[in-house]
Amino acid sequence: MKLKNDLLLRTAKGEKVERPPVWLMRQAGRILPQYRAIRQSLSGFKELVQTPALAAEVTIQPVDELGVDAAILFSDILVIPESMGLNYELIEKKGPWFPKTITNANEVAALSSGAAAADNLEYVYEAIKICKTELAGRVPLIGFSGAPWTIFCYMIEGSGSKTFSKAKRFLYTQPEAAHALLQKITDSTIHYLQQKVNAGIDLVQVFDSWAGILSPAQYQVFAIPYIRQICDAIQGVPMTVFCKGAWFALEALDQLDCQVLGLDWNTQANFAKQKVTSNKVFQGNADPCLLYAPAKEIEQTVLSMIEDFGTGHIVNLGHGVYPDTPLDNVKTFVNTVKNFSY
Ligand code: 1CP
Repeated sequence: MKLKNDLLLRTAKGEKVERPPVWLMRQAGRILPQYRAIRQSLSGFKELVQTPALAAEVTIQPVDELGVDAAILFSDILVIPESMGLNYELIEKKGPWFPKTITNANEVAALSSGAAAADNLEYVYEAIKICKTELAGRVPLIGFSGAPWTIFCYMIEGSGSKTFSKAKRFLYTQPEAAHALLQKITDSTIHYLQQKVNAGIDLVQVFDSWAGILSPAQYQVFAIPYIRQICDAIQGVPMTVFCKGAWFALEALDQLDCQVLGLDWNTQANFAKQKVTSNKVFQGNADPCLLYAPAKEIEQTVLSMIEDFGTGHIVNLGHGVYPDTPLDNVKTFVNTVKNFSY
């Protein structure tokens, strides 16, 4: 079906556009009362993720309520470890938790991977098909995965962490097993994203949320080569690579076969433009806490961000929107962009 609003795709492809597109990471979630109502009626987060009709409903909520230029499929990066054999739970108010984690090479060898893993995620592909039907071409649908390093972090650590020191210890003490695990995650992710593309997503975003905890040298060894494999394998839709905290790797990211680079709020537009010399588009990068500020300040900051980046820019935050963000402020953010023209 032809898209009525294809601003995001035209921008990602480097075409000239009338204004930058706008959407927010984590727009489908607790900022919306509609989401909280559905979530309350269920046994938990996983039921929502694994029930395609409900996942589709909460995916579309921010399009209706906020008027953003894209929908992002409601799901989680942790479905990949689960498809490989490590189940996750979501503990209320605490976050993800894995009862079983990876500690050695034998456990890595026992994991499923590739098509065998990706085939376990039929509920995701089904949710995409429902979203595409229900969106009826209103806006593009973004599909996503975690980057191999970020997925590795959860499979070793078993939960979120400030330091991910268990995951980093594994790199130093068992580098061969680390590479074997990163390769299995990569193979699974490639099959998964390919199936998402086949199901109808219009753009892929890869989240390397914990990029910034690796040293630049480690990032070259344990992260970039695996992201590169994903970029090379996924064809047919534009791709965004968002490596949070990886300002030090921008030159390497510039070499990837992707169209868009996501930036967090610690990276200045001018700095990124100096490091990235190919014709990549930037996505980002307002501080999520800006959305606690008065409306005037939100408007001014958004407009100066648009000016700093110039054309070839997708407006977003520099990381996910926080659940306690006032909805009116999110709307001010979105509307400031929609009322702008280059
Ligand atoms: O019901 C709830 O509110 C539970 C919170 C929640 C939500 C709303 C989790 C658990 N996941 C999600 C949805 C989700 N996760 C989306 C939805 C689509 C959208 O953006 O609107 C996306 C893209 C993700 C991706 C994700 N999950 C990432 C990468 C992006 C990022 O924020 O860095 C990561 C790191 C996760 C792991 C995860 N899942 C859930 C939480 C609370 C976390 C983070 C835990 C941690 O801090 O380590």
